[in-house]
Amino acid sequence: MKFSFIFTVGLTFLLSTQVSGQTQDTTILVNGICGMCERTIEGACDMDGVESAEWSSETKELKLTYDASEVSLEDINTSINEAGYDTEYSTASEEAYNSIHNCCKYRDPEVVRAHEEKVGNRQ
Ligand SMILES: [Cu+2]
Repeated sequence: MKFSFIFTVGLTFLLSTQVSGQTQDTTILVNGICGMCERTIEGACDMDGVESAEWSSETKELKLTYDASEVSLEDINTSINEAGYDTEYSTASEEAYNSIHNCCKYRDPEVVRAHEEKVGNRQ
């Protein structure tokens, strides 16, 4: 009984890795404001094993497709932090944050509000 349970779990695992390969789809939240943030965040994901990275300034969602045998989510997350952006898992160092463009200072409520007003005017 115990053996057949382990066997079934093992078989299911083998089948599922075979079907999906090592490719993972995941969404993580990354703080940011504008199109420049988008380029920096997506640029930080430009590493071996990452097949696609799409960040939305509206939802703050970063949709990732990556090959887990080549790169880990942790590596991608670290790269985003190093580029100066906070994720739902960890925050960027003060030094990295200071390196981003002034109009991208997403921790500053003044900058966020100014950007929202600019978007409002455009509509
Ligand atoms: Cu920006």
